[in-house]
Amino acid sequence: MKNKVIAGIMAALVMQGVAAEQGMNEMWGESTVKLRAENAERGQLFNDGNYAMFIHWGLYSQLGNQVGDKTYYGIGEWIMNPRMAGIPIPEYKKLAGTFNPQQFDAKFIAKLAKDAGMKYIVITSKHHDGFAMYDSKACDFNIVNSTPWKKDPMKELAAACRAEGLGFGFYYSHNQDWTFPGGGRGPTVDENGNPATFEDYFTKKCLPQVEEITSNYGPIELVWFDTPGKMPKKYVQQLVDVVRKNQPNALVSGRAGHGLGDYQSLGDMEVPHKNVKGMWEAVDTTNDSWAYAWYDEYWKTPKEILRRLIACVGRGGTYMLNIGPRGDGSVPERAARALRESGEWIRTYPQVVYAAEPSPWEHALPWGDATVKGSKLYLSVFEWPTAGKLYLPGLKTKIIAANLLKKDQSNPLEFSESNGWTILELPPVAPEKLVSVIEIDLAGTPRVDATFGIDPNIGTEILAEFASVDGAELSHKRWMEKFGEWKSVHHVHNWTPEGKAIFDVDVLRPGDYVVSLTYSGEGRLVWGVDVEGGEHIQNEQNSSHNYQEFPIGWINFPEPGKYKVSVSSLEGDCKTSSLKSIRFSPVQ
Ligand code: H79
Repeated sequence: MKNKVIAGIMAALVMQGVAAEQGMNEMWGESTVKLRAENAERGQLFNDGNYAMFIHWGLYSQLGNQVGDKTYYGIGEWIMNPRMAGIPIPEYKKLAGTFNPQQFDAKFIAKLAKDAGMKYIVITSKHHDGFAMYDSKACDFNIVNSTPWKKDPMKELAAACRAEGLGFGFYYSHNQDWTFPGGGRGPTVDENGNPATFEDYFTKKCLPQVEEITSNYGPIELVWFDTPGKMPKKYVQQLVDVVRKNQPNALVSGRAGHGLGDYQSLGDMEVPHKNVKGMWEAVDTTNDSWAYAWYDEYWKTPKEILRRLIACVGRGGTYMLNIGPRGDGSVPERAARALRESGEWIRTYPQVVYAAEPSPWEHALPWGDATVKGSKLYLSVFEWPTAGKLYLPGLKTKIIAANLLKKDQSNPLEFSESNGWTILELPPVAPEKLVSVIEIDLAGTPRVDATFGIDPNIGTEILAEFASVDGAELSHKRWMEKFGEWKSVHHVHNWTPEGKAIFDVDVLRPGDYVVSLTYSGEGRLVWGVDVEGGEHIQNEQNSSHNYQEFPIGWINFPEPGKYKVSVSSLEGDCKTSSLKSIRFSPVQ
């Protein structure tokens, strides 16, 4: 009974679009896995090759999210699940009869990954639908036995990766198997109507298949297990043992479960805002779905790809970006275009990305981001200042030289110091269309005061995640936009009458700034903004259920220096008022 109530509450949360952290751990494995240092060679893949291609390709790709006349919106590989089209198993299995990927070209895909600047490829050997996309002896629901194509694409892809000098690895859904008796969320009886257990599925299919994928494709770099759910530890341990035995140098994803993986995988589609310690990876999609969805033309632009990649490197991790080939094996042209254009940039400025260390600021800067190599600091400028000056807050290490890079040219920049800020003199026009790079030679490894500087040119937005909170709650909330398309926010909510979110800021240019808040909530809300020892402003604005930015008013910083700015929820539904960020924009 109690479980039912909990299940009901969980369902209600999911329906509201909010999944509790506990449920997320179940889906995505433990979030505390750190690198197992005993095998340094395994870690090497992540250090040097911190950008990878993820591929979701399977029977579901043939549907592309359309069943009959109806289009289903969400992650395509879930199409058979009742939360999407709800296709009965026998119907779904019939798809194999028409799966004939004539356009599949392993060399093309490996070349694309290479051109994109990626260092390895991880592809779905079997997703939750249970269909093996490789030659499996353990289960005949596979691409060689049950399709007219009859070939093993993974043999070709493994070879093509090797020829391009790329790493190769497999995704394997170890817990969920929706078509094999006893598999997670799968049928509970076998073909003869006898009860099937997880043990049946595990011994007959899962373990032998993991044996296959780790034995038959030469050396592989990674096995990417997903959604461990409630899979008991003894099973996960056996799978990890098989990987260790057959592929001692392969990494195992944190989503194996029970802390048995080698590194932490963040939530689906999540790029962190704060540096994350340990060894970790963000997984993301070029559009909104993992598997091909016919309608989904919402591609990340080359610039957005670079923004997310550099954010991952800058936060101390790696980035694996997915493409979903069509059922015929071809790659959507716009995904390829975005990857190639961003790849061209990466190949021009490899030092910004590969084997680069995280930003000493531990967060993005208003105009871009920073990565480090020894005593060199790389500033990736996404928003080129029109005022001819770039403002860098809090750098404490002495600068020897600053250079603006343009391909292999390097042009010295003038710089000066003021109140702990470094001011770089820039030409009016950005040398690069996507992202321009400034290389700063330092007298040692960079040390910074990481306080958020309010940028005199474009102002600064500070996420609630960086506030210290008193009398309110700061938590991480995730929800699905379309089905399986995860979004997340760190927000301050549950405000008490005394509740405050306090932001530390560093002001270089004194004067008036427009303060805006991004929040969601119910009805009209009154917010207060206070500068400690200074001005108080308050204002009423409307709210929306989606996060939206509302101006509150002007506030004054009388002189350069550090300030504490606190935000409070004064009137309205203060429990549900959910603050995402504060922005300070110079009055111009
Ligand atoms: O392979 C891609 C996705 O198919 C896979 N991970 C990426 C890399 C993935 N599997 N599950 N999910 C993503 C998240 C799905 C969660 C949900 Fe539920 C399943 C939401 C609703 C049903 C579990 C049960 C969480 C909430 C309720």
